[in-house]
Amino acid sequence: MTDVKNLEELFQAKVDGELKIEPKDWMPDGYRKNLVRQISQHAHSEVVGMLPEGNWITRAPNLRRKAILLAKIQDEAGHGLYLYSAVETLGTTREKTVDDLLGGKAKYSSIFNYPTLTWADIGAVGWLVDGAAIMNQVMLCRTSYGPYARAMVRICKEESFHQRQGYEIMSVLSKGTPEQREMAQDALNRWWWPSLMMFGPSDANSPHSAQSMKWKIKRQSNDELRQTFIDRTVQQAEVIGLKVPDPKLKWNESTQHYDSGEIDWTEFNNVVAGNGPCNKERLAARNKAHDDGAWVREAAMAYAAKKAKRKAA
Ligand code: BYC
Repeated sequence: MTDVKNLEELFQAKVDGELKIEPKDWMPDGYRKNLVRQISQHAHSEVVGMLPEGNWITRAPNLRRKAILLAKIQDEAGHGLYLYSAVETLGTTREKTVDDLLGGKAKYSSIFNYPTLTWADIGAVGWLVDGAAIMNQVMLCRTSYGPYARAMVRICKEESFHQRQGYEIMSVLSKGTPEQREMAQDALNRWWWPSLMMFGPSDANSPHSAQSMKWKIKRQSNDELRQTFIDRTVQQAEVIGLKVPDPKLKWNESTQHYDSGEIDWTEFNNVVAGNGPCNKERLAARNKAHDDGAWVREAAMAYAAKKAKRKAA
């Protein structure tokens, strides 16, 4: 008992001293479980996040836009792979992690349960969804678990390009015909509130935050990150002449932040519980992709078995 207490103290001292925790280091069970939970949800979000954008590959307005969109979606697949590998370093298997998603047991970001109805939604996803993601992920580059922190460095570089390409789409549309401008405004109207929900419940209702901050898994709270996102994004919207759909939005001179309206937490809870506009469609698409890919996994396993047999002979 005393031994565990000592180990916990040493562990916390290491975290407080900004040393990274590596896979073979001793760590409290709760730290391991919390990381498996967060990193696997993050990995699933990257992979499910390919679906709303994939919907527009065949309908991108020109070859340049199509090439950029394809590259972006491939980046998301890569992010999923780094993160699934990071989860494996904590002693879980990739199969179990993926099965949890396919069986509907694991969570992934609420945002990917909304539909992409027009081309402007691809701009809004890049600008707002990747914008919110990067705001959260920059702090994760300094997270205490080494493999997660290192994966995030590369992911952030790519997310930053994604955010810019989305903003550029919105900027071009907002300078286009009245119909294009209207399409951009409509996309902002529909994606604004779900993007704010990406940061998670308010600090007062976030069960994992306090412990995650103590362990330096998280470095900033859900509400702090959401506020920084609002402050930056409102100004970006102004530059391209779009209006953020929040009548309560107002610059507050004393706090030097924007005040904003209340998020619809009932909607958030419904989407997280599996009842968003596209939850069922997303899980069905992932299950189909997994089933269709069975032959690839079988071929890879057969090749590995054959190689091992040859080596043993
Ligand atoms: N959606 O105590 P809390 C991307 C859950 S994808 C669904 O605050 P935590 C991209 C939460 O999991 C980037 N569930 O939790 C890809 C917890 O549930 P459990 C996605 C949510 O972990 C393709 C419960 O609510 N980014 O970039 O301390 C195309 C209580 O919450 C959500 C990440 O995954 C949500 N929005 O904080 C384009 C970043 N929010 O596990 C772009 C890594 C909360 O108790 N993750 N929940 O059942 C994190 O930083 C943290 O997990 C969160 C939540 C800030 C999201």
